[in-house]
Amino acid sequence: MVNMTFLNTIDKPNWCPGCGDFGILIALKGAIVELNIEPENIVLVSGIGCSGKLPHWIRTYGLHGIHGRALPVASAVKLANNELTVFAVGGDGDGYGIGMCHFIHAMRRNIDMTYIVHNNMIYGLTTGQTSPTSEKGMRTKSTPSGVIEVPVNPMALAISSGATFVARSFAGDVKHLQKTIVDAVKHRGFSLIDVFQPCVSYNHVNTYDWYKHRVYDLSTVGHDIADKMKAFTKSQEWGDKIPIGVFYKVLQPTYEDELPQIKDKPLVKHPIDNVDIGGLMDDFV
Ligand SMILES: Cc1ncc(C[n+]2csc(CCOP(=O)(O)OP(=O)(O)O)c2C)c(N)n1
Ligand code: SF4
Ligand SMILES: [Mg+2]
Repeated sequence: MVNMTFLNTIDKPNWCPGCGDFGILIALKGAIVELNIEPENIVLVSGIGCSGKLPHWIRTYGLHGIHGRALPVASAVKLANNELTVFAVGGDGDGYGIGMCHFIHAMRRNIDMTYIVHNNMIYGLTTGQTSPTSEKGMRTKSTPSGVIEVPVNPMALAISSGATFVARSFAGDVKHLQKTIVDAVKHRGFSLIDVFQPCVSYNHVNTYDWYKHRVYDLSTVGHDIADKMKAFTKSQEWGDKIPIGVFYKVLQPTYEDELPQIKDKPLVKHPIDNVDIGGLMDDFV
């Protein structure tokens, strides 16, 4: 039986006190306990950023990769051993900026994994530059006169790119986030959870209070998660009221389902004793 204490590491997170990343870490641990998945069957792949440090502080397998590349690495892990529960985690800069192409292609492939984006609408680790989700007009270290561009809309992008589970949650509501992670992992296919994650040091606009006064759960207003067009309409809501919860969910064949090579067993369980890699070595080495 998996328990919370086992998932704790000896080192304590060095995020700023009050950072929303703590809420995400606690919710993730809670979800793993609730799902009762053995830690040795979980791999967390992260990008670079404050968010990217998350795998250091949870006792599962983890890989802290390079900026914007969490999704291709996580995809490779899943395809090598599709019996594992795979998570990709990273920031808004990591996933929606430098990693944007990977984000779109991972969603249209529908590989069975969960992507948790710590969306603090700022570059936290590099001390407060504008990110692709910073709101128009926001003054940051890199935009002292205010952001000029319109921000990326991750929900709309995910729905239109083929993600089969699209959700948003809030790091200030750990219960909601834990439930969303549980639902995402249970879903067979690519799941995106965009998490509003207050950065208490560098984003003084989108604070805990700012979110608390705006967010409402879609499940409380009878939203039909099977209706793609309604999900898209909900993705456009921003202002005094902002929806969280599951926007869209659909069951479709995963990328793995289409691979005959792993139909009976994962790639890592195939015998390699009689495989001759001489030709490959000659070509590439
Ligand atoms: C290829 C590359 N470009 C730029 C950087 C510098 N860099 C490190 S983290 C980061 C952005 C961090 O913002 P985000 O992804 O939103 O994560 P957060 O720190 O907010 O969690 C940048 C630009 C880098 N490490 N590698
Ligand atoms: S800089 Fe922001 S995102 Fe990074 S640890 Fe501090 S509060 Fe969290
Ligand atoms: Mg960020």
